[in-house]
Amino acid sequence: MMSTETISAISTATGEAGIGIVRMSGEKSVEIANSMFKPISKKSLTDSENRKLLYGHIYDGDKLIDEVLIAKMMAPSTYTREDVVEIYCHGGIISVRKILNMTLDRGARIAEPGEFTKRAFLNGRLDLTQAEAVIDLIKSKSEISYDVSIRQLEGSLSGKIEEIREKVMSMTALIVANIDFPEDEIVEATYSSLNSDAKDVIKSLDELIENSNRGKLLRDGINTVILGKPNVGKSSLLNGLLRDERAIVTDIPGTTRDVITDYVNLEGILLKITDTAGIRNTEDKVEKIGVDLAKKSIEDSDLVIAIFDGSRPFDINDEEIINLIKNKKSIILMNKSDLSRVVSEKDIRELLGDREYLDISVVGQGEILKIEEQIKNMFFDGEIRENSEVYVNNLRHVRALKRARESMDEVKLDIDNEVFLDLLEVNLEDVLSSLGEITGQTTTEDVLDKVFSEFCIGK
Ligand SMILES: Nc1nc2c(ncn2[C@@H]2O[C@H](COP(=O)(O)OP(=O)(O)OP(=O)(O)O)[C@@H](O)[C@H]2O)c(=O)[nH]1
Ligand SMILES: [Mg+2]
Repeated sequence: MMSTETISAISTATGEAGIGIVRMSGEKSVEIANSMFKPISKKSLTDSENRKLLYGHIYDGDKLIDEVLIAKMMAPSTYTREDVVEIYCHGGIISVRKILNMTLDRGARIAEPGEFTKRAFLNGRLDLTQAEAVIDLIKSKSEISYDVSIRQLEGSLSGKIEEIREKVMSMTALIVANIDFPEDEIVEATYSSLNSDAKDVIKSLDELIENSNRGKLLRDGINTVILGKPNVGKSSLLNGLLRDERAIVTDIPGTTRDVITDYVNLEGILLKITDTAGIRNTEDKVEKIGVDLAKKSIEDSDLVIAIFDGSRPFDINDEEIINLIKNKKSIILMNKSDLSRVVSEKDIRELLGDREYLDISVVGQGEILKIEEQIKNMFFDGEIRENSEVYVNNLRHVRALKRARESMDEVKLDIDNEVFLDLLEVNLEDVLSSLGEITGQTTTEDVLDKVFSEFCIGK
């Protein structure tokens, strides 16, 4: 179902900039642009060569709007596979907006978020994983998430999914052949060969599902929460990791009252790090809200850095903190190691049980590096760059993979029970359909709308 409406949008970010780009896609793009563009050369935009950059001016009637370059790209060799025109005008807010409005007045409609890429997908230029990689690429905040997106854009994930689909399709073919020509001497669909194929498919699905947790961390960053009672050095740690005075640090307990979130790039790995209010029982209304927010932020975290202060006796708040992180991946710091320690090893064991901890002074030179090292080891075995594995970093993909895995489990069970071959076929169809959702072969309109609504305008 191809839409023939011509769409238009500003493709560059708003704000002061050297250049701003208005992009159109659709049948009327050239006609619309032609009606507002006066080239310096004799040839009009319509008559000019394909893919040649033209210099000239945009006029609204006889009013000069801007001095521009314009590119006409004719279907099908374009991003959307439709006729595309890009107008490169001066950046800033007014000029690009005027030019956009002129295209709308002349018959284009404003593009929805991601609509250019959606057309590229609908016209077969990209599959859905590649379209999703485009938005991941634009949004990536670390080199590694960028690397993952670039590989996905190249088709690494689609390739992997296609391999699995082919295996499933060959199982189906074998079954169909045996149902249709039961007495022929074609390959016999023995249950044992189906069984080994099913095992292969399950193994490949499991690998992708297992990797998805890493993939998500690579894309969104490791969601890290710093937790501790007041005055233990949480904000000092945040500032240390950011190499910046981001949060207020004072010797007054209860300094931080809000959650403060920022991003740290750990040699390409992204940490989304949150400093919180010190956990304690308090009557102060504002501080209490802060403490509640701190506790809540633990829920969605991938990692908690729990800080204790070894220069003061432990108290009931420290116990609460240990309780809060019971089921969480955590790094435990015994801070202020530069001061004399008042807690004994026995106190520490009573509090921590057999958990490991790091003796540290977060205000000390080089100490932050120890923590960074530990985080890298915990999540990526300290090593990730050379890894060219395929990462599934998208929740939609993970869900579809899990559905495929469930249907495959049923297939396996049916094979073990040697059920009639045509019953197997039904579940295999489900596996194919779930895998097809990932690449977009069997995706519903609703899902497509949702995927593309996450895009920015103009892409
Ligand atoms: N000597 C020493 N002082 C530290 C260390 N870490 C933090 N401090 C000091 O401890 C005090 C509290 O530090 P913060 O970072 O504000 O502590 P916090 O945990 O954020 O405190 P709240 O926001 O009140 O919960 C400040 O005076 C810091 O300079 C350390 O390793 N050694
Ligand atoms: Mg603080």
